[in-house]
Amino acid sequence: MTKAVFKLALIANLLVALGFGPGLAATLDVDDVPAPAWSPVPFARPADFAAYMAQRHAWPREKIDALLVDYKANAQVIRLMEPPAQSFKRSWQSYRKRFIEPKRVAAGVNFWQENQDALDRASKRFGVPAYVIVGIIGVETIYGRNTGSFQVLDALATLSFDYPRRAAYFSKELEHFLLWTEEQGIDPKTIRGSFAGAIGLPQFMPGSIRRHAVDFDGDGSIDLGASKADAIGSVASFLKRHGWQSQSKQKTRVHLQLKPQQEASEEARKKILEAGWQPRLQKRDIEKAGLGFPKESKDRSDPQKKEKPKQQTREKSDQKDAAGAHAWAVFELPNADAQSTWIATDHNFWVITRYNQSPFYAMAVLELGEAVRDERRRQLAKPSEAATSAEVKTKNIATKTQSAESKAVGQAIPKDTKIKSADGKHDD
Ligand SMILES: [Ca+2]
Repeated sequence: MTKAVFKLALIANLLVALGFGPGLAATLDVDDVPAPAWSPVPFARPADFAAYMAQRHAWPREKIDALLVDYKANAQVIRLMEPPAQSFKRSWQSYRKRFIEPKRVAAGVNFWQENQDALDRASKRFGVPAYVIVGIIGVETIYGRNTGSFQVLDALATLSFDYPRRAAYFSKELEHFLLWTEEQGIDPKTIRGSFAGAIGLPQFMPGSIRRHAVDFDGDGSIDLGASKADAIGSVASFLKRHGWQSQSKQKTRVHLQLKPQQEASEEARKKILEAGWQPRLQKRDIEKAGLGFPKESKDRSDPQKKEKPKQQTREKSDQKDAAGAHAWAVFELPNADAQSTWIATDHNFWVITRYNQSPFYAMAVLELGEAVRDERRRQLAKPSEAATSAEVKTKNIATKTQSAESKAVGQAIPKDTKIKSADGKHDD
């Protein structure tokens, strides 16, 4: 990273930290389950929360007391919530390598194969492409292999009563969690999830389960832990409810070329980053800031090209014609000491960041989903070779998953877990 760019990154990070930059959580909530009329958060003690549940939801005191009588802050949960050390240098390339790797891609191909019907139905009903759904579930839990082993009640109680920085958010999630388990007739103590209380294959927070999850296999209940169809439908439902545009012809993201000869553009790039995560910028303004768009014919990330070869010419010209009309957001993705990756993104990219407020996350979702889609196509094109390759990969996964699972607690989980209303801490 050049000195100038590094400075820019610092400024951008500072703005985010101060709440002025992208990712301002308050503007983002799509909350159609009414918030409590009064909510004296954060709650100092479990007893205050019990009083609140009694008043707000007419929960008998003894019911909540019985759930929280043994409550003790879980130190591991608090430790995992802490931000990385100051010296930690974020790197998109390192982050990417964790998610776009052969084992996860092979698991994604199998998942797609086994759940093709649900993926097709979800794409049709909600307008969200299958590869995006596959990307999210793969990044979240490696298709259900790593859904978290923390007791959700314990994790949410700890973050409500003993983690003041996020207590307001997590006590609402604790409330949602208890209401949801009651609605479903589930014993709250039996539910396991991430250290932040995220549940199931898609790692939904309890509030998101109540707002956005769907019964997609038609068995009458929503089970994000056991039903892959419910997980698939719920991810698509979440994205649709946050404004996914199925008709968009704009690319979800394109890589930009930083033109180093245009040092005078530094101020312009700073302004561009300050424009935020929602697409508001015109191509010409981005180019004026020394950031070049790829030539259409050389762009590797165009999903339409391989998908619909017959429409290629028409869509290509549509994109070219519309390039000036489309609005973009721009992100600088740091690569530790190496040069940053610059991308321009569309509305649907922003929608993915509603799932987890991190451009790194949204990029990993897209790139994993695309890698799975392309690998699946390759295998379908060469069935005999694919069968052999799939057998070998499945065998490898089976062996390695066991050892991975034994190490999973407190190690793999935190990296894969997101919080729907993160305040920037999870932006890596
Ligand atoms: Ca179901």
